[in-house]
Amino acid sequence: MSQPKVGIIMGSSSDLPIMKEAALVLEELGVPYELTVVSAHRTPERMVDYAQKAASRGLEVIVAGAGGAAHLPGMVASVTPLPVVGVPIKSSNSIDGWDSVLSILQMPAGVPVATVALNGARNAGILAAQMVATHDAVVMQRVREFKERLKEKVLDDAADLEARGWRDFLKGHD
Ligand code: RP5
Repeated sequence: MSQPKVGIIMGSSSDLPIMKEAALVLEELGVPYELTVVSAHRTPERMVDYAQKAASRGLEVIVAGAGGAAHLPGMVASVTPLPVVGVPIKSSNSIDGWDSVLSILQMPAGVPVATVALNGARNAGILAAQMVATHDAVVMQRVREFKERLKEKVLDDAADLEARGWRDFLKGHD
């Protein structure tokens, strides 16, 4: 296994069904990652230790997900010089998800967290890969191909929809 470039962390193992999407897309793009649970509230010392050592261990980006009073991404960002991508999660202790979004989004000046949509772990993984790609030509090429596939899917769908009409098209996609 090669040196992880992206650290995926989450406040609880209950976040894994969402956060695994970041891991899956990093695998798709061939970016090595590590994944673990680091809780801001239940294991604060572990969180500080992880954030303090992340850069010297060779990580280049941290993807941090948390729900409810989601302090993990912001607190990690306060300790590490690495870019942090935050994933707000609608979890068992969320009111409606806005609590997680705003906890991660509304950071004070000087301590940014690149916040993706609620439960947007896949986009967080893509964004992390794009950061790695800025100095890794192989990953950059994979990101280009990934975006090309997105484009092709839309064009194929459009051609299919126009050819078959929307009722027939829906039958094939139910
Ligand atoms: C947050 O509390 C975690 O990130 C999780 O989203 C939420 C609930 O945690 P559990 O009670 O399921 O462990 O800190």
